[in-house]
Amino acid sequence: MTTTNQALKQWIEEVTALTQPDTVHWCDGSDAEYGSLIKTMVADGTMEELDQKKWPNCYYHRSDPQDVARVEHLTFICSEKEEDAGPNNNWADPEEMKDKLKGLFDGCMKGRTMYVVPYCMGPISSPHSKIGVEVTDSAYVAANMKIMTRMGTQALEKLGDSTDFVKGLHSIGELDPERRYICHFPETREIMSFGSGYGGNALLGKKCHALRIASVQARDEGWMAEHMLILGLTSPEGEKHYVCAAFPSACGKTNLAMIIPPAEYKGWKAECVGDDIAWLRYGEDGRLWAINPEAGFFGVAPGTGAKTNPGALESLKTNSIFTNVAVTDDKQPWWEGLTDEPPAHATDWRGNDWTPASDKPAAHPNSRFTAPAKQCPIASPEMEAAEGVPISAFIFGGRRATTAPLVYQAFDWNHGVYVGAMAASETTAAATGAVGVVRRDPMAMKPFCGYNFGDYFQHWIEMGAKSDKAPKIFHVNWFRKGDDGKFLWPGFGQNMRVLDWILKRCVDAGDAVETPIGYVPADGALNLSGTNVDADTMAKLMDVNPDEWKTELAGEKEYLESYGDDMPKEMWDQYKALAERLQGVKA
Ligand code: SAT
Ligand code: MN
Repeated sequence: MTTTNQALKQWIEEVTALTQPDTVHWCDGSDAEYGSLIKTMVADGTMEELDQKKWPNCYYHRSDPQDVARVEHLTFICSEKEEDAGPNNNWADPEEMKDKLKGLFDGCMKGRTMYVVPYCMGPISSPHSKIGVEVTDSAYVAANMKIMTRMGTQALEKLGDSTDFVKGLHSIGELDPERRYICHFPETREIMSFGSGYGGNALLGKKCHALRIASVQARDEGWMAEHMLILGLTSPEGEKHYVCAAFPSACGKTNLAMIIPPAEYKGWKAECVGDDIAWLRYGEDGRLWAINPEAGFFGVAPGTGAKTNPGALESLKTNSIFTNVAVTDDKQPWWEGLTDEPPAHATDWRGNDWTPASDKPAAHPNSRFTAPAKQCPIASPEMEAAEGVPISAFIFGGRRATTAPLVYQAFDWNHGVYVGAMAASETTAAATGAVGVVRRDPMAMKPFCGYNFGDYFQHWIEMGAKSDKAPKIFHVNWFRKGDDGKFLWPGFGQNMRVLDWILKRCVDAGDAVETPIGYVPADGALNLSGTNVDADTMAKLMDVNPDEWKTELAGEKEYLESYGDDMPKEMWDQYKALAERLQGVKA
């Protein structure tokens, strides 16, 4: 296969001349092609076959032990002007970076096959979907892209003769962490990624295209590209709402996206539209509508079990790829939290013998499953809807042992933008570096916003001003801990109780009281029947502690200052108003 698209043809000729592959394979996205990609990988050891009776069409991949997560310090936004990348990004001059990368890509595919992977982010039928083409020398990447996107002929056909596509050039190189760069050229809508084969570094449709490049395009065109799950909730009375929630990587987005309401919520229905990314624009009705640009889940495996996320478990039973989990002696994937009883023996993610007595986890903490989204038992039929779904609420959150209460509602849109912008979270294994350090992660976009956060907050403010039907904004924290270091809130399905209050607030019901940081549920407004959360625990969960907020406020000020003139005045107004409100709080 090839193409009649001149722009694409010319680009492929250029990258072929540069990288000098032995063979060029245009991916058509068919099941037969997927089968032969897998066959080649099983033959060369890239993939291992799992028990095909218990895990039909499932395969296992062990990555290089030095290539197990996104590398934020090696990720660059190469905008023409440095100030457009902002303090939130590493910046490099586009010309200089391209020169350096050309040196790395020069001849890098000799002896290898180059896969041309056309893909569509968003439903094929949607006018809001975008096309990209990833060129890669990794069959593993091509196979993952088949699960994660609408890939192959259907994407090429949608592209037609248009020049409007994102060009993504990827090579695993030698997987040398010293020769690894993940680079974005927002003005020319290009991505160049060298030296990693893992997740967001290599599956370019996901974070590189659908967030970093798309966020810039969204700003230019008046829409939003956000790191948000999309969840539909229908009450027993048949009232249906969709919410979007932004949490940093590995903070339970996939679990919330597939929430199983607890027994007390009998008759409620949850439906998953997306678990990681939302593209949003206003509809003619003045509401904000979201599509999920992806077609698969790239979920964190550890902690995914029958109790925590049966929906994810059901999704990944067939046609899935497992990366860096452990493998049992009878060729089944295993990870911490999959079963109550660990296997007596397994091969760990590094390929070493493992037993429960081992002092190391069997699966890497950032090990992943790649599963087709349509296999989710609660997949929403609206996943394929061209216009997406209308959003009632935005929920921001992070992982914080202190400070942030279980839930609060922003007073209005601009306050909500401020709340989202000041969101902070303890770091996780999804990126290399220290785990558990609190850092600001505005809208959970810190690693993914392709431009200056100052301009991004401005864009948010402008989006809110466009309609009086914009979503209501909330902040949640499932991860607050007591003095004993244990989580105060049971989490998982019980989060439905918080969602219930949020939905009530969206229709101007649900009792709330005003605090300096926002509206919180009035006494008794959060349905706790059937939980063991007592009044004392609830008080701790909802506490707005003056000392903690004093520290928080100082941190927020420092953060705003670090953006200098780029920080919109509206954000400073919000800061001042918050500081004033907090002054009234007695220790
Ligand atoms: O590696 S990915 O960026 O795709 C996953 C994540 O960090 O959310
Ligand atoms: Mn994510």
